[in-house]
Amino acid sequence: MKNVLVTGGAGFIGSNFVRSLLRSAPATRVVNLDALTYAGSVENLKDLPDAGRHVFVHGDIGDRPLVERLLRAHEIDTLVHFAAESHVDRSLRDPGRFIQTNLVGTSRLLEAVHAVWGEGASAHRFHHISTDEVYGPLSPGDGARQETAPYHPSSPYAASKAGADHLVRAYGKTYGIPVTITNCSNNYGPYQFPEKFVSLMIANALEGKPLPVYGDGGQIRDWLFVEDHCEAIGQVLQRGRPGETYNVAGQNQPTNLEIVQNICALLDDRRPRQAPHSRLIQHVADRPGHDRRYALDTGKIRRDLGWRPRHSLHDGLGRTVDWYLENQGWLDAIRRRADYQTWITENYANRGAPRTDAAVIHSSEINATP
Ligand code: NAD
Ligand code: TDX
Repeated sequence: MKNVLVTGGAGFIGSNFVRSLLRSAPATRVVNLDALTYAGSVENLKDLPDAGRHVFVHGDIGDRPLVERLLRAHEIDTLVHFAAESHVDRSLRDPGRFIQTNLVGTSRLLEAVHAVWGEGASAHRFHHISTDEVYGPLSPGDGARQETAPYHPSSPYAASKAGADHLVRAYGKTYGIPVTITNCSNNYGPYQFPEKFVSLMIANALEGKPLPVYGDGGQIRDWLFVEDHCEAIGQVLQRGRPGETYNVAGQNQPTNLEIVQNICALLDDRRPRQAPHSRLIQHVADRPGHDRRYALDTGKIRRDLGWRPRHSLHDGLGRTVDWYLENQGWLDAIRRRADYQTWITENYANRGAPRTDAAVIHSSEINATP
């Protein structure tokens, strides 16, 4: 792993990964290709250790000639692919963009790698970052999903990531490109764009704004601190077997409501004069097609590579809350942007209250009345 091309390295997880790689691999050079969409920013790369080993390239993963040039000019041996449209709610409003970036973009990247590395490229590695959402939702009694579970994506986002996973595996099988995939659960931590659940709840709470919980808030996710995720990727790059897929998760199963209550408690502790922050929690209409629960079995990466998360949910959320408190300038710069405010208005302004069973019974009673 001498020369690594990271795609999407100006986004949330990618920028954390670039920082972690520069710190943990002192001989490695990093080329960071990012289109700087609304979610990416060079501000996320300000505090890189040994920044002389990092080159930023503003460009699109779908630009095959550019990618081929980078692969050749920098003698890239390892590609770590984060670049994507990543927000489920945005995929409900603009699915085409997700197909373009996540599916078509990934296929262009694979074409470039195939052209430059050739077939059976044993000294190389293409690592793809995917998600637990490809496996689809679990019912309350279901066991956690293993890597062999069938794919049942619900949202356009999850479907586009599922398609990308299939393409990556196909290039591994057909052309002998040494590919690996990690499917991870919900990440949280420093530099997360304030549109995702944890970062939005912290940002809104700091401004005394409502904390919009979709539906009853009983949905269950597994929460992974971003630094633990970056370590897992590092282990897969070093010791993961080509052709293999590894699940990565924090191994916790709180409801969304429990997450927001935890965030409120952490903020009460740090800003007692604004307590209780939980007074800001507001239930709003649910996300269409909202998956109720995800859970990943991480036995494979634990057994084969010895990885396990270092942070408990409590420690990770505490560090995250503290990071946002210490980086309010970073947060304010995004929250002031017109495109950000347009998104918040689009997604939340006319959302209304959640449907309740009582409301459904009430309306059917009215219909039944002659
Ligand atoms: P993010 O939205 O914060 O960052 C995505 C980055 O990709 C941005 O910097 C953006 O500018 C860049 N990008 C988008 N389109 C591009 C293109 N065409 N060419 C080059 N760059 C482009 O996303 P994230 O949360 O950091 O997620 C990173 C990856 O991890 C994604 O593939 C996502 O599907 C996956 N993932 C994320 C989570 C999570 O909880 N955030 C969980 C599981 C998997
Ligand atoms: O305002 C909100 N209110 C709310 O209740 C938002 C933004 C979310 N939610 C709920 C929806 C989910 O049940 O919180 C949960 C988490 O939502 P997101 O942060 O949007 O994440 P999710 O939809 O679970 O997807 C995330 O994890 C899997 C990432 O965005 C994906 O990129 C990743 O693949």
